[in-house]
Amino acid sequence: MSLHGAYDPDNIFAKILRGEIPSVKVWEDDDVLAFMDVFPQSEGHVLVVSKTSTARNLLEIEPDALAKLTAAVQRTARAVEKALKPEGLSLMQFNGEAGGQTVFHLHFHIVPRWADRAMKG
Ligand code: DGP
Repeated sequence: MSLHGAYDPDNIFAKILRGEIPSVKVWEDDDVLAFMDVFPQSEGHVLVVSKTSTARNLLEIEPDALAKLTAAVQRTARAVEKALKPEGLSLMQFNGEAGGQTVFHLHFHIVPRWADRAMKG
């Protein structure tokens, strides 16, 4: 599958945004939604998505929507740090099937890390 193509309105995150499947929300405003990853790589693994953009990946999103999304990533990372006191935070963002992406609605992963806990990913 290429980095270019049509957005699938029935991808899992689109369904979460429409409220068709449940999610554990940690932040929401008009532009973004942050919610818990259902297959967490550590305690507190959060995903952040744009509500207004249908970009499948980083290459497709408009700069204004990206600015709002990355601001939300920082805000969420700060909240995760305050709540869980991790020793580190990994940010991940995958593009295209060959790049490790499995859900084709652009998203950022925020994964809290502790030195004494094994990394799952
Ligand atoms: P990626 O490989 O970057 O496309 O990661 C997709 C992530 O989405 C993966 O960490 C698991 C998560 N995920 C898949 N299905 C669901 C779901 O139904 N709900 C939630 N909350 N997360 C999901």
